[in-house]
Parts: sequence; structure tokens; C-alpha cells
Amino acid sequence: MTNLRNRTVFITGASSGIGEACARAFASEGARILLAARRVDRLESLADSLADGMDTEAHVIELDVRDAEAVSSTIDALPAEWKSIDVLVNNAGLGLGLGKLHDGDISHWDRMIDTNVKGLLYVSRAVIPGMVARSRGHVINIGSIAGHEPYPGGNVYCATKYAVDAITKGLRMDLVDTPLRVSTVDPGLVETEFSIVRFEGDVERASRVYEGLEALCANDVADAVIYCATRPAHVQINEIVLTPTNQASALVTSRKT
Ligand code: NDP
Ligand code: 8X3
Repeated sequence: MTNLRNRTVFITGASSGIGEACARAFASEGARILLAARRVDRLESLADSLADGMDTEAHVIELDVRDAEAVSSTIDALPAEWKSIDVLVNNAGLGLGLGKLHDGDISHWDRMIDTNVKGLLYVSRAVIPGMVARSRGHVINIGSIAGHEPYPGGNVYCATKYAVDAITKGLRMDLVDTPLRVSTVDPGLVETEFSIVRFEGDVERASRVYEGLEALCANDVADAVIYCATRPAHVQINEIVLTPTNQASALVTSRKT
């Protein structure tokens, strides 16, 4: 098994949902956590709570993954004791809107593509060279079942997650002659702030997404991430797809009404 004690883990989108749950889960394995997101106040409170409750440390980074220049300079400027990143969790992402492409909001498309695809690429480009130089590292991308099967109204969001799937597979090929590992964890419905963001603060509409079934919680996804990260060094989990028990695919759910 790979022991995560004192390993350095960089998590994007650690201020909420799956990223926050991953931070807590890695910290409980004794890892040191680099917490990145835009809402630094949330990251500070998370860092405090990790420092209080667990025998580890966290470092907060205010980062908008869409800003290529900031991603590269922030990662270059990490303090020496935080530079050797062992695990990168590319989690920052969002959906915006749910409607027909020909009615689509182009600014939504730009934000999704800039965050989910280009942001993931910028962070990967900045972090992976150090991993290659040290011959050690694991990249874990958070994809989605939306990257396996499109659904009505999901058009551009699904396309970004298909892109994450292609990038993950391509990266695994690029690194095949190294000890680095590349995994993707692809959940179905997870009850986080995802739908509140997607529907731009409409909490009631967001709650209907999860109505009548027990959705995954962020910790369920973090469990899968930890499973990938703790396999022995010669075992590379390519992909974990997980859904709530009452979700069979993006389009097939059973709900109690
Ligand atoms: P949340 O909305 O709870 O969390 C999203 C996180 O992404 C926040 O921490 C947010 O931080 C961060 N983020 C968004 N934009 C940026 C940016 N430009 N720069 C840096 N950080 C950013 O949603 P989830 O936890 O559910 O989503 C996490 C990932 O899981 C996403 O990639 C999503 O696509 C994926 N996913 C979610 C599913 C679900 O049903 N919830 C299912 C399948 C996959 P901040 O706003 O502070 O910057
Ligand atoms: C987010 C979950 O099913 O709305 O990836 O696409 S879903």
C-alpha cells in the first residue's frame, strides 16, 4: 500500500464539496495539503480545522485555475517545503446552465471550458514536470459520468468532461515510461454546491436535482480518490465510476416521490 503520511497533496477546488472532502480525507491519512481555490476565506477555515483536528498541516493558495499566468507563477513560487507535490487532485470545476445548445449562453460555455478543461491543463502543466523530475507522483482527475454519456441540456458541460477523460487517457500514455500514475474518478449525482452554482443560486431548483433518491455525498467520492492514491506503487487505477444506488446512468434514476 502507498502510505500517504507526510506526502504533499495539491487539491484544486478545495473550498467546497468534493475538493473539501478530499482535503479532509487526505489529511486524515497524515498527508500535508495544499488547498487551492478562489474563496480563500473558506480555505483558511478549512486549514484551521485540519490543523485543529488532525496531525498534519495545510497551506492555502488563492488561485483561479483559469488564469494560466497565475497558475504557473503561484506554483513556481510555492515555499520550498511545499514544492514537492506527490499527489495532484484536479477537482476544480463547474456546470453552468442546463438547456439547448442553440439557446446557450456563450459566457457559460467559456467559463466551463476555461475552468474544467483549460484550468485542469494549466495546473497539470505546472505540477507534473516536478513529479517527472522526482520520478514520483500521482495525478487524480475528477471527471464525471457526464464524460461517458451526454444528457439533454448537458451539451457543453458533458463535452468538458469528455475532454477530461481524453486528457486523462492521453496523459497516462505520455507517462507510461515513468513511475507516475494517472487516475480519474467519475461520479454521478453528488449532493454538493454543484447544482446551486449550475443554477446560479436557485437553491430550490438545485435541491430538485437530488429529490427522491439518496445522492452520493462528497465523502463517497473522496473515498474513491483515497482508494486510488493508496494502492501499491505498481498498481494504477485507471478509472473509478460511481453512482448512487438508484442511479444507473446519467439518464436513468429511480426516485421516490
Ligand atoms: P462545488 O461547487 O461544491 O465545488 C466546486 C469547487 O471548484 C469549489 O471549491 C470552487 O472553489 C472550485 N472552482 C470553481 N471554479 C474555480 C476556478 N476558476 N478556480 C479555482 N477553483 C474553482 O462542486 P463539486 O464539489 O460537486 O465539484 C467538484 C468537481 O466534481 C467538479 O469538477 C465537478 O464537475 C465534478 N463533479 C461533480 C458532480 C456532482 O454531482 N456534484 C458529479 C460529477 C463530477 P471557488 O469557487 O472557491 O473557486
Ligand atoms: C455532474 C453530475 O450528472 O449533473 O457531473 O452531470 S451530472
